[in-house]
Amino acid sequence: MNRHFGWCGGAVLAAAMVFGPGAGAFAATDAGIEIRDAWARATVPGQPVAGAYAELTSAKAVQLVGISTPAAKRGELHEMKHVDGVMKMRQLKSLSLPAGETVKLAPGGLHLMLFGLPKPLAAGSTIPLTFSFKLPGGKIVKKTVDAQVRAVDAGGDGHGGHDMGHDKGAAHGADEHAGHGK
Ligand SMILES: [Cu+2]
Repeated sequence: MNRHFGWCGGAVLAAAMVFGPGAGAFAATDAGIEIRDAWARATVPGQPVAGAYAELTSAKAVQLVGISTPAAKRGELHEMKHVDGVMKMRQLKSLSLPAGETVKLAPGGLHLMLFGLPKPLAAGSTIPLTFSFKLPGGKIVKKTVDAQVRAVDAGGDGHGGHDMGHDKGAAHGADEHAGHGK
């Protein structure tokens, strides 16, 4: 048993060592963090906010601590949950990415919210999204990907309610989070 255990530990260590130098080569910009399938929801003129989504995988446990894009004044991390049958949304300061696990930001769950769009996001275009990650040592790395803007039927996945929740706040300036659940 012990011997078996030792072998397993050795294998894990070896794998980590093999991975180590490779990760090091990209550490400055990459830090072993992968962002896939980034996309943002197309908006109509006058709509001040848009949801954005992606799949994130990090080799090490890191935290997503911010999102920004030239296509919006501000980006936030949000979580949506059903509480007593009501869809509630709250802002997250950070989002933990466990080592090696894929975290999906998708309609109806964890997502990114872009506020203060100077112009509508047109379906078929792309916008750069810059993700800020906090590494275990506290260092911040940024990674930018192109997100596809997609037109999605607002009523199709329950996320339409989420968008309406954002929109009915009318003034999305100072207190657009007034409607958010805590
Ligand atoms: Cu939101």
